Order: sequence, then structure tokens, then C-alpha cells
Amino acid sequence: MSVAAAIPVYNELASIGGVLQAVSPHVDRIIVIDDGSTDGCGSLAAEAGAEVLSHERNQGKGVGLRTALTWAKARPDISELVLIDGDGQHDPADIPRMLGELRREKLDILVGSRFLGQNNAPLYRLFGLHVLTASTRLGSGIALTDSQSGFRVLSRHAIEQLELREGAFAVESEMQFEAALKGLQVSETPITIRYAGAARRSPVAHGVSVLIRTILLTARRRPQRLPLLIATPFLAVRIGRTRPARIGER
Ligand SMILES: Nc1nc2c(ncn2[C@@H]2O[C@H](COP(=O)(O)OP(=O)(O)OP(=O)(O)O)[C@@H](O)[C@H]2O)c(=O)[nH]1
Ligand SMILES: [Mg+2]
Repeated sequence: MSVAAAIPVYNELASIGGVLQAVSPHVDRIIVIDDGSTDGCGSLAAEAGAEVLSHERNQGKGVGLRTALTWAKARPDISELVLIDGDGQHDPADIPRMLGELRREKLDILVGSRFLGQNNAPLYRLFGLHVLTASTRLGSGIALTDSQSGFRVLSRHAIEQLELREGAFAVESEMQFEAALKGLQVSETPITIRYAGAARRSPVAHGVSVLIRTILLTARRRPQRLPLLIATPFLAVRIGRTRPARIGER
């Protein structure tokens, strides 16, 4: 049995080397899904010893995670799959604790929540993240505090059960819908996340597109819950009120 980490990347030359170095002590193998990067980060990852799966052109984070899942499904010796972003915002030192928790609690998906741990998320982003978390929670029926987290651990059972179709950033929400439909055991644990520098894409356009996809996911997968989405703004405000510590506040 071996633990693998899958890192989806799109133009992460500045950070991928450091991420690989920090992740490698905690897992048996690492795959990097290079989604048509033009900055050479895939080659750098391969030189650093990662297995690199390359898409010829950029197709989106969801497609990257689907490639990772297909890869893991075909390798029955992989007991757990750690999903972690390649931009260096997550702390790989959290991996052993997350794996321990997944095993101890017999979970299928353990999501790292920035809203249970410390974060320095810019305030203007917080409300958007709470709206996406609220709509995903109401639509899927699974209550998490950070539906958009890219840092999570999957059990072998989850690897085999999850069938994802989202191509872009709604893929993390889709996992919550899939987990509900397949009866997977889902929980969350605090993680630290660091924001450095400006957002690379418009947070508003990004948030609106994920929200629309979440509404469509609800309509397609759990239509009986669609009317509940009207409560999204109220739940988002409630989630925002139970604000955890921000980096530097303790
Ligand atoms: N496969 C793939 N991965 C992507 C794509 N866009 C981003 N990623 C990766 O997905 C992870 C998360 O992407 P980010 O752009 O950091 O998204 P985010 O964390 O929601 O946004 P920020 O708060 O601005 O960091 C990173 O490892 C990216 O390299 C893409 O088009 N395809
Ligand atoms: Mg990021």
C-alpha cells in the first residue's frame, strides 16, 4: 500500500519546486498534473523526481483532478490520495495529521478547512467563499465550513467511488455532491492557508461561475434541494459570523 499526492498545476514555476520538496517526505509518490502550462513547471517537476501527467492544452483544474483520479483508480496499491495545490498556499506538514485522522475516523474524504484553522484570506474574498460553501452545503446536504478547499485526503474507497464531471473550479463542490450520493464518510479538519500577492483571476467572476455551477449541480443531482438554495445568503452570513482566528490574531 502506498500514499500518493496529486498536485494540479497551471503555470506554477515559482512555487512547484518548494511544494514538491515539502510534500515528498510525507507520501510515497507524487504526481503532478501539468495542465498545458507554458512556463515549464512540468519539466521542473519531472526533474525534481515527480511523475508528471501532461495535458497538451489547458483544460481546467477539474480536468486535472479527474486525470489524477483516473491515474489512482488504475493503481490498486494506492491506499490514499492527497490532493494539494501547487501554488504553495497549503502547508504539507499537515499531511501526516490528515492521513492519521482519515484512518482513525475511517473516513472517505477529509477536507482541510481554512475556516477552522488560521488564514490570512483577504476580507473581500471571505464572503464569496462563504457563499460558495453555503450553496454547496444546502445543495449537497453535507455541512462543511470550506467547500472550496483544494487540500483534502481521499481513501481508496473514495478514489473508486468518485466520478467527477466538472472541468473547472466547481470540482471541489462536485465532490461534496458525489459524496452525498455515494454515501461517503466526509469530515473536515483545520489547516493553515497563506495568501501572498494578488489573486490571479477575478475573484468575482471566479466566484460567480462556481456559484452557477453549484446551482446546476443541485438541479441535476439533488433537485429536491433546489428550493433550499434561497437560504444561501443567510447561511453565508452565519458562516461568516463564526469567523476563526486569522493569522497574526492569536
Ligand atoms: N489542472 C489545472 N490546475 C489549475 C488550473 N488553474 C489553476 N490550477 C491549479 O489549481 C490549484 C489552485 O489554483 P489557484 O489558482 O491557486 O486557485 P485558488 O487557490 O482558488 O485561488 P487563489 O486564492 O488566487 O490562490 C493550483 O495548484 C493551480 O496551479 C487549470 O486550469 N488546470
Ligand atoms: Mg491558490
